Amino acid sequence: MARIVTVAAAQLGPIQKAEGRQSVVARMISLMEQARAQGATFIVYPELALTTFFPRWYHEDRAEADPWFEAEMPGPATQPLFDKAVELGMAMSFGYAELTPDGHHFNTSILVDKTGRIVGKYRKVHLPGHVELDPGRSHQHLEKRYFEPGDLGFPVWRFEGGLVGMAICNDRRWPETYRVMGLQGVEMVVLGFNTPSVNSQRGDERIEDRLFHHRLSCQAGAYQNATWVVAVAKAGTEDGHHCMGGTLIVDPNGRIVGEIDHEEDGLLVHACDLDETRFGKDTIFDFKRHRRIEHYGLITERVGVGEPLGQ
Ligand code: CDV
Repeated sequence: MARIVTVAAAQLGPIQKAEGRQSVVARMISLMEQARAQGATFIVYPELALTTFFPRWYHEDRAEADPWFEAEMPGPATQPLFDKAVELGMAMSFGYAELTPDGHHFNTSILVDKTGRIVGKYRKVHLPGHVELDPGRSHQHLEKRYFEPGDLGFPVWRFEGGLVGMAICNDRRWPETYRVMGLQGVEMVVLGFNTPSVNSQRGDERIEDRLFHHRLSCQAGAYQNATWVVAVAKAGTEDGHHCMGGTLIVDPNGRIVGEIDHEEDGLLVHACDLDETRFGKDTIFDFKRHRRIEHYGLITERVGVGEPLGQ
């Protein structure tokens, strides 16, 4: 038996600061058409897919960053993307900066079904970076200035015949992200990322190290929860700042089944059998039989490291 979801990981190359949403949406539509021609029925785009990765830019008055945000979804710029998805019968997920009607700011991703209906929303929980301008860094990463931590948890939705959840970029490095979804039976985690190829606080870290940590995190999350993981980059050099590629799909055994080897707009299409998650979920990671929650209390009692519990 097989439950196939043919997914397209739709990597975006760089988006310059001056590039408008219309132009980006045209690129996304072109990728969607190519993905459909390759048999995909679900397309996944990166984090903050509609603009440059603006948290690298400091605005003393944070309200000046509001033009990077979407007050409506779909809005005038994104409606053509929704229309094309409906025309092609394509489900999709993408990230954007969300400004709510009551003035809250989130780094958000949505799940959109084939009829163009937004059926799921996720707001990034693990926000990296800092609040204030930090001249000691090689570049700024001001997500903590511009966004509030997500307030929706890590829900999983019945979607495309399976159980699908979302994460965003830094979330992929945290085992809790996958486990909370694993406890809802997740079969596919889709996530987008913008990962600078240099560590702003550590000059000796190589891009290979950054890619290694990315693969390690996605592969561990997939294996330990017996789920597919689809991780999609926005890559290349945006206004002099380089972000790594590494768009990839991981199977429920933790194996990378495909990875994009360039930093431009491009597709990775894979027929994911959701039933491949069954073996891991029913054996070594059968949570109901094997988890020992009486020993896991610290995970929710402590945020940071505290005193050792032993002698
Ligand atoms: N957009 C991100 O969340 N980027 C982080 C960087 C700052 C390390 C990441 O985890 O890839």
